[in-house]
Order: sequence, then structure tokens, then C-alpha cells
Amino acid sequence: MPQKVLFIIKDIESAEPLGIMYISALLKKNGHLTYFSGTGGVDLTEIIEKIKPDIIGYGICTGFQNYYLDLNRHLKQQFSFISIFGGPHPTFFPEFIEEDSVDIICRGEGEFPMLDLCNYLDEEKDIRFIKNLWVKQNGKLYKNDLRPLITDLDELPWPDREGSYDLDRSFREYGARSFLSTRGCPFECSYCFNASYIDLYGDSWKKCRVRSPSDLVNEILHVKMTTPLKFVQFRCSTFPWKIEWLKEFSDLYKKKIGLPFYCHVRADLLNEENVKLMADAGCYSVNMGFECGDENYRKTVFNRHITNEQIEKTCEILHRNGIRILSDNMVCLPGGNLDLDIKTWRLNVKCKVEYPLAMILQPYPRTGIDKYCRENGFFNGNYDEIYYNYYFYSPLNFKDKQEKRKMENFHKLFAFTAEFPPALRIVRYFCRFRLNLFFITIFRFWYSWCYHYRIMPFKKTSKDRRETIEALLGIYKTDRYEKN
Ligand code: B12
Ligand code: SF4
Repeated sequence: MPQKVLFIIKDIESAEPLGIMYISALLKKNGHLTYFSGTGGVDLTEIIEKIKPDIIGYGICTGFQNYYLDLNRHLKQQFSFISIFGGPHPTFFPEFIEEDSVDIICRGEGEFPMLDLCNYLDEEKDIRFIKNLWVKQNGKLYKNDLRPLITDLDELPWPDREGSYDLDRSFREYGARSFLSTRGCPFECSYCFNASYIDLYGDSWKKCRVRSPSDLVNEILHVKMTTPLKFVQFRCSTFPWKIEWLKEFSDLYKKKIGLPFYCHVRADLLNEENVKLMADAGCYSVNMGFECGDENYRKTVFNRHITNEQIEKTCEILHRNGIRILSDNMVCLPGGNLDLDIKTWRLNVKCKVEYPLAMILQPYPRTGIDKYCRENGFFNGNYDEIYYNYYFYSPLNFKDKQEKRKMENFHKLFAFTAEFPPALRIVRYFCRFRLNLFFITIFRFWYSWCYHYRIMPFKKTSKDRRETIEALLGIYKTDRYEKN
């Protein structure tokens, strides 16, 4: 009997969950049945009664673990199914398997472990020793090794996009779609999960696995023909930067797609030649990590060997080629203070970034920064204190509580103030007050506005407009699952 797998995901947010969409595509190709459901505005009980899934799968990031645990416990009380959790949180915090109601966790790439699981259940074979899975059965835990990484990404079936529309029906009409051109990253920045993947998989993770331009462009073409695609988002860690790949991609993309796109880049990998090719292909905006304005901190604590001069020069090249920049910045840094965050802000002002996105540093499990924070007493190691989103509070300890509050407040005003740099003095003064809601509202409104209208401008759906209005009104989503 083919297995019935239901993937449950809380929110589709601004991008679809490609990881589970890849898994779903492979399962479907092999004759299994997959379903997707969101959690808001639907009756999960009714959905599960109808589908009767053999397996329920969740893909989770740190900060969401309790939400999904509450949900899974609630479902387990009513139904019988195997629960499996994958994604960054169980990968790097496999102790998660010890939680009640968790049957299996998947570490690392999930396509083939999940296929094995379904096939073995189908054939009534023993599931305890499937590579990448940690399986809990009859009170015993089976911790299995990892299998090698998928080497040829072109061989994977394209992500199951139809399934993702069940998560959010309005998404079918959405003008942007996400794609992946690579997996892996050769660098080891201490705050990023790629370095943790290198610990897990060794050097094979460092070898950036790149799809062929033709497979990638054909996937985009298929989506363009079947949806109202207006804007392409490449969500891979670092967009391919090598000239040969870019030349081939640029030619094909222009001919077959011709739509603006957004991608992630690294300042030290770009130059006049590759930026020109990207711009020529249709690159409209990029996401580039600045992370910290202090070169020494960036190098020693973040293990990110990029100079301010390289960042400034690359911003100039990008702007000269008409490409807008969304920069990634981290604030509330371990051992840091408001002055350090202001230094980062100044670098953004100098580089005339279109949207300087600030995130509050989170010590995600098994990253270098997690270790650094624990060893230096900045973090107590309780990952449940990591908030579900890095836009609110810092889970770190600071000796001076007032300074922590100033940094958390400055985070909310970081991007807006960069628009009016002379306002820095007055903003700095206001950061000492307990005005969280007011600051958060400014942050969310400006974020939503810049993201939707500056960085990815395409015709918006009523959902986008609702999000911008909700941001203005201070309406929030919850980070715990609430039973109806
Ligand atoms: C695109 C993206 C997003 C998108 C879509 C997220 C999503 N649900 O997929 C958006 C913008 C919405 C987003 C939001 C957030 N993201 Co994000 N995001 C990414 C990004 C850039 C790409 C994800 C991706 O598609 N990867 C490629 C696919 C193939 O890999 P994958 O998702 O890991 O999936 C594979 C395996 O993990 C596994 N797997 C995954 N799910 C499941 C489920 C089952 C059942 C099984 C068996 C296996 C399995 O199999 C998959 C296929 O091989 C990654 C960085 C990266 N380059 O991966 C960060 C990343 C995943 N995000 C991260 C974070 C922190 C967040 C946020 C919490 C940020 C915030 N708001 O504060 C939110 C949480 C969103 C959520 N609802 O869970 C962190 C996670 C760190 C951690 N330890 O949890 C990452 C790793 C970046 C980082 N900081 O290092 N994100
Ligand atoms: S932050 Fe960027 S460059 Fe550094 S390891 Fe992560 S993906 Fe690679």
C-alpha cells in the first residue's frame, strides 16, 4: 500500500517551504500520496479524519519547536500516525527526539530517508536502521548515521508546487516563487547553519552543489507557464558566482524567462564581470550579508573574512549596475553594545542600502556562535528561550540590562533611521524607554513596505496588503499552538 504522508506547516510566510516540497515530489514520483496543510483557519481534525495519513511530517526551524510539539501532542491524542520531524532544528538538536510524541527525527537531507521510510512501511520492512533517521520504537532509540549527500541535484524531481498551494490558497495567485540553484556553502561563518552542516557532513558540504543552468531555467519556465509568475526569488545560500555558469544561465534566463529576480550574494565573490552578467540576466535585487560594521568583530567572532572596503566596493558595483541591495545585519551581539550596532548602521548608511535588514542574533543550536555564547556566559544553552522570530528579543545575557533594552529598541528603528540619518541622535535618546509596541510597529511596517515595494516590487495580493496593514495595527501571530 502506498503511504499517505501529510506535511503540516504553520505559515507559508513570504516563501514556500522548498525542503518539504522536494521531499513530496520524490515521494509522489515513487507512488506515495502526499498532502499539505497549514494550521491557521483550517480544521486539522477534519483534514486528518478525511486523509487518514500514515505519517505526519513537520519541517522545523529553531524557535518553532514548541509550537509543533504542542500541535503534534494534540493530534496524537486523537489519531494514530507516525510523526517525523526534519529541518534545521532536529538536524542540529537531535536531542529533540526525546520529546514525547516525537517518533522519528531526520537529520540533514530528507528526500531519500523519507522515501526509504515510506517504502519500508509499504513493504512492512524494519524501519529502525534507515540512514539519517533517529527512530524511537518500543522505548528504544536507534540513532543512525548519515548517508552521503545528494550529488547531482538535477536528478531530483522539481519541488511539488501544487502541494504548497494547499498551505495557502491565495499563494496560487502570488506573483513570486522561490527556487534553489545550489545546496551547501564553502564558508564557515560562525552564526550560520552551513558551518554546522560542515561539522556534520565534513568537507562534502563545502563543495557547493550547483544545478545546471538548463535544469534550473526549465523549472522556472514550467512555473512561469502554469502560474502568474512575475518575480523570481533564488533562496540558495549563495547564488552561483562563477563566470562560466553565469554566462550560460544569463543567456538561457533572458531568452526563456525574462523576469526580474532576487538572490543571495557574498561581497567578496562579486566583481564587475559577474555583476554585469547578473544584471544583464535580470537581477533586480540582492541580499548581501554585512552582519557587523566592525571588521575585527566580523572576522574574529563571526569568522567572516570580508573587509568593509570590499563591502563598500561591491555595493558601488551593484548600484552602478542598477541592482538594489537588502543587507543582512545582526545586532544585540554577544559582548557588544549600542555603539557597536550603530557602527553597523553607519556602514549601511554609507553604502546607501535600499533596505538594511537588522536581525537580533540568535545562538542557533550547534553553531559556532552558540558555542561562543555558552562558553562566555552570554547564553545559558536553553534553546526554548530562542524566540520564534529574530525580530523581537535577544535570548542573550547582558550585564547591563538598560544597554540590552537600548539595543533591542535600536534594532526596531535601524532601517527606518537609515532613511533619515540625522535622526540618529534623537533615536538614540528614545531607545532607553520601554516603548516596545511603538518601536515594533515602526519596524514591521517599514519592513513590510520595503520588502514588498522596494526589494521585490511586483503586483501584490490582498494578503500582502493585509500584512502591511496588520503590521501598522500591531497584530501578531502566536508562537504556541492553540487548540480551537
Ligand atoms: C528560504 C528560507 C526561509 C523562507 C522559507 C522557510 C521554510 N519554511 O522553508 C522564509 C523566508 C519564510 C524563512 C523564514 C524563517 N527562517 Co529561514 N531560511 C530559508 C533558507 C534561506 C532556505 C531554506 C531552503 O529552502 N533550503 C533548501 C532545502 C532543500 O533545505 P531544507 O529546507 O533544510 O530542507 C531539507 C532538510 O532540512 C530536510 N527537511 C526539511 N524539512 C523536513 C521535514 C521532514 C518531515 C523531513 C523528513 C525532512 C525535512 O529535508 C529537506 C530536503 O533535503 C535557509 C538557509 C538555507 N540556505 O537553507 C534559512 C533557514 C532555514 N531559516 C532560518 C530561520 C531561523 C528562519 C526563521 C525562524 C527566521 C525568523 N523569522 O526569525 C523563519 C522561520 C520560518 C518557519 N515558518 O519555519 C535558519 C534556521 C536555523 C535553525 N537552526 O533553525 C536557516 C537555516 C538560516 C540560518 N539562519 O542559518 N526562511
Ligand atoms: S553566512 Fe553565507 S557565506 Fe557564511 S556560511 Fe552562511 S551561507 Fe555561507
